[in-house]
Amino acid sequence: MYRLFYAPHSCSLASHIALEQTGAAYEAIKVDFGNNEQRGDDYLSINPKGRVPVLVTPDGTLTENLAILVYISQSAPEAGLTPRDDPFAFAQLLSFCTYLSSTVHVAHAHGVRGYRWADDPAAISEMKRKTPESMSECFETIETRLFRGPWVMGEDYGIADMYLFTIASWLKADGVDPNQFPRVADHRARMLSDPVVKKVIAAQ
Ligand SMILES: N[C@@H](CCC(=O)N[C@@H](CS)C(=O)NCC(=O)O)C(=O)O
Repeated sequence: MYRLFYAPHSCSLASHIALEQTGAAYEAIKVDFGNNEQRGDDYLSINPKGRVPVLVTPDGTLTENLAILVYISQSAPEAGLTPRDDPFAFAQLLSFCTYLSSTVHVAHAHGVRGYRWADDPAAISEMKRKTPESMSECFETIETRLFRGPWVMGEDYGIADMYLFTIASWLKADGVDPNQFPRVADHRARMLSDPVVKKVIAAQ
C-alpha cells in the first residue's frame, strides 16, 4: 500500500492520476497548504523540502513528481505508461517531463511564490508581472514543437500526459488564455473526460 501526500490544485495531481490509472493500492493524504502544514515539523520529517508530492512506498520515501511518476509507472509495467526496452524513447519522455518540472513549473512558481527568489516587494511583483509572458512562451514551445499528438509523446498515453494536464490547469490562474494553444486545449478536454482523471479530481 502506497501513501501519497498531495495538495489540491498542485503538481501532485499528476502522481495521483498515475496511481489511480495503474490500479495501485494507495491512500491519498491531503496536506493543508492553507495552514502551512507543509512547513510543520511533522510534515518536514516526511519531506524535509516541505513540498508535495511525496510517495511513501515499501521501498522507501520518494519526493519529486517526475521520480514518483517514473516509479509508479515502472512498478506497474502492464499499464504501459512509460516506454520499455527503448532507452531513447524513455530519454525523450524524461526530456519532456524535465522541461515541465524544471522550466514550466518554475515559471509558474515565479507568479505565485516569488518570495522564494526575492525579498523586495518590487522584485516579487515584477516576477508576477512576467509570469503570463513566460508561461505563454513555454506553452507555445509545447504546442508547436514538443507535443506530438494525439498524446504528448505520440500514440501512447502515459505519464507525460498526466503531467502536462496538471501544469496546463494553471494557465488561466497565471493570466494565460488556454485557448491560445488549441492542441494543448484539446488534450486537456480529452483528459477531463477520462474516468480515471474525473475520479481523482472528484476525490481531491
Ligand atoms: N520539484 C518539485 C516541486 C514540488 C513543488 O514545488 N510543489 C509545490 C506544489 S505544486 C509545493 O509543495 N509548494 C508548497 C510550498 O512551496 O510551500 C516536484 O517537481 O515535485
